[in-house]
Amino acid sequence: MQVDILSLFPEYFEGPLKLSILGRARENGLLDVRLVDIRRFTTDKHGRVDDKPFGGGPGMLMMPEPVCAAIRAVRREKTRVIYLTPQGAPLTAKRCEELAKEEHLVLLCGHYEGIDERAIESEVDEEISIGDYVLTSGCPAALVLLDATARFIPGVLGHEEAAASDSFQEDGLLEGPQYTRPREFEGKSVPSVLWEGNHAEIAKWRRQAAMQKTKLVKEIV
Ligand code: 4H6
Repeated sequence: MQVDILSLFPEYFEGPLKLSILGRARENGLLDVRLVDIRRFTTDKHGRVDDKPFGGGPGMLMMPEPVCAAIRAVRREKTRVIYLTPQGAPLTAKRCEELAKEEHLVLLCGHYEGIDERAIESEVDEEISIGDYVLTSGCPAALVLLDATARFIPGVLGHEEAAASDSFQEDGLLEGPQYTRPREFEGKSVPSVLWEGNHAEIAKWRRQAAMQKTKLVKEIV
């Protein structure tokens, strides 16, 4: 999958994208990410990409021209353009699984108070939100979407079964507690069923623990 991330701070992504699972996916050619600086596409003689909102109000908006020019410069035949915004449709595991099948994604990051609506009308296919809170820019949201989507690209996780089963929500259940060595830590023991080797009992225990965890979290919400 090819991904173009369009933002005013391409450096923001450099660290996370070279590390760990995403770094390995890029090295293996499973994920091809390009970082595009929207400022490169300004034609303003001072290099400006923002201006005051018509009608007044606080802050600045990104101008439509450099945003449209940047998207058009990377657009190919099969491109899906996603704008990360607090007003978008909620990101879900199901949505990520669908996005992982796309050939080419463009992730558009808003800065300041967002982007002039005409650029969105002309070039954006869908608006997505990673949750009901406001970020200082769309960059962290783009990184979350890319991370959660990359897990569904075959070969990105070493172990193929994990992508679906890790995504809690799958059956509406949250994953329960997990344990590794040592068997005893600061006076706390690993539940004995997990090292006794009865796989049916382990499955039963995990299901029960998941139900308990889910009930607990739902009560907090
Ligand atoms: C587009 C429009 C995504 C992008 C406005 C982005 C939360 C999410 C942004 C803004 C984001 C999310 C700029 C409006 C800051 C508020 C960048 N915040 N904002 N939930 N912020 O996915 O002021």
